[in-house]
Amino acid sequence: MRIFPENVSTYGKEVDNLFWLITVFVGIAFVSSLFILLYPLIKNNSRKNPKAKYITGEKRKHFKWVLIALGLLLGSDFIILYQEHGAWTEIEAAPAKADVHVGIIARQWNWIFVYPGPDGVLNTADDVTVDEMNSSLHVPVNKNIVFELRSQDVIHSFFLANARFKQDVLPGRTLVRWFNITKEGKYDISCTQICGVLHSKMRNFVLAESADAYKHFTDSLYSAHAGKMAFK
Ligand SMILES: [Cu+2]
Repeated sequence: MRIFPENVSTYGKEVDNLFWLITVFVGIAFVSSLFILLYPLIKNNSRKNPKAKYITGEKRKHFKWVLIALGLLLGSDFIILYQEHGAWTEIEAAPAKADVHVGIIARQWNWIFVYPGPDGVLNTADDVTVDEMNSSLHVPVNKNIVFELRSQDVIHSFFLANARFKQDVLPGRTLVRWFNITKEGKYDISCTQICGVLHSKMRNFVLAESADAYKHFTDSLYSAHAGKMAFK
């Protein structure tokens, strides 16, 4: 049984592990608080205890339970913090070796992809911009794809569920993030911040393909673009 979409990114497993860790802690807290609420209610019912007890909670034997609960809560918080620190720094920091640089720009209402052009360097004159509804961002598999996230208008959010990557895209800021997809395929990009009436139409894809197929794609994109530039 698969609960999540298939994980195809190098760091996805860490995110999934964190999800389960937090779910287990929250689950235990949920069940035990229900128990603490309901058990005394049943045990000390009015038939057994016609007169209610008045407990102020100041005595040590009562107050110690507050401290125990606090300790357990803080303890699980620190375990989560400790576990998430590694995943967080890994995903937030760009990897030492970037194989491909691309630009991803959100606008109302589409994802725009900017390829670096024949020189492989982003933000230069030969960059090629693709702004088409439902288009795919082509990337090679098993490569570090480093991307610059920008927004042209409002706050959007870039969500690539199969890579376990989600990041708000903020107007006026450029965020550098990355992923490395380990399996060929076509994966959904969705926008996860309500960004206007056609928010739900911001459906694009990441197409992870072999190095050869990727080269073929960029070659034909760049030569088509060079042709267009020459005609101008
Ligand atoms: Cu959006």
